[in-house]
Amino acid sequence: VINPKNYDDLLTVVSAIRAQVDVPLEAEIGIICGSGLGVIGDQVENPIVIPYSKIPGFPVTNVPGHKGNLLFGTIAGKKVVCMQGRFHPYEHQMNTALCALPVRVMHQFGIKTMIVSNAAGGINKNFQYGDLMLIKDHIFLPGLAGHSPLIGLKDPRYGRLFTSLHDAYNKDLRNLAIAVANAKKMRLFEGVFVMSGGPQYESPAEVNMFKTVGADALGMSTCHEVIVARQCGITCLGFSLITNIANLNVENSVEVSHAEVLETAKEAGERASSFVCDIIANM
Ligand code: 6GU
Repeated sequence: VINPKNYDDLLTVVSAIRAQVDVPLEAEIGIICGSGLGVIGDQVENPIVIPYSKIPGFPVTNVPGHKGNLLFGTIAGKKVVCMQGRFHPYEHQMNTALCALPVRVMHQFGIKTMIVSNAAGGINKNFQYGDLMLIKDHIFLPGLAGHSPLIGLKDPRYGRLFTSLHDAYNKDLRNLAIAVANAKKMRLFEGVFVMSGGPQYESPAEVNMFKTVGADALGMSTCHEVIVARQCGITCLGFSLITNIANLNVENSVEVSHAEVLETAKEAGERASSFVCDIIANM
């Protein structure tokens, strides 16, 4: 068995992936396709597809609407590795280190930049469903409550335990994203993303709490991945695809359904994917 907090096990996982293909695998950009960006995998040229089921230590994904492959190929001439489907802590006993293991794997393949996306509920009153929010900062609720992916790492090869989250969502990449959005005349907001543990959606009182502390969008992924990426020295860019509007009013509350989230993600995901490809082309 693979222990996600054992560095030698990480190297074992990487060797097992390399052993499956006869070409050397490397990438400069890592992409994590959440529900919001599922179709970007289809934009990868000359893909080498490695199913998660063939990667030791990778858990099996069961959430409807999520695929499970690691793709190596190119987008706009740049070498990318793409996680087609991600691991949510709510599926895996809040094991955030396990869920962020693919980030360490992508780092071993050479990535310097990581693009992450997620489907999220909008809190900011300017948001409409289908909007894209550029993540400028985050609130990692499970991480604040003892579920950091960095807890208990002992091997110095991991890097700094006391990882800084200064500029976690890189300013230059955000500026590039904004410039690309402007050129495409696309709506793009910047905001603070909050990750809660899930899998239940938040109650109206909880959404109000998040609003009060400055959050603009709510999801159940991303923060643990970005923290691990920052520990690895990877520059990050993150997006939330607003798939629904979070419930703020207990007296007039609308049910959030996973089906609705998937529906919007599918519709707006095409636009989001073409946007991300343009950003990669301009990197
Ligand atoms: Cl409303 N909350 C959370 N935590 N995740 C979501 C969501 C809401 N909508 C889509 N993903």
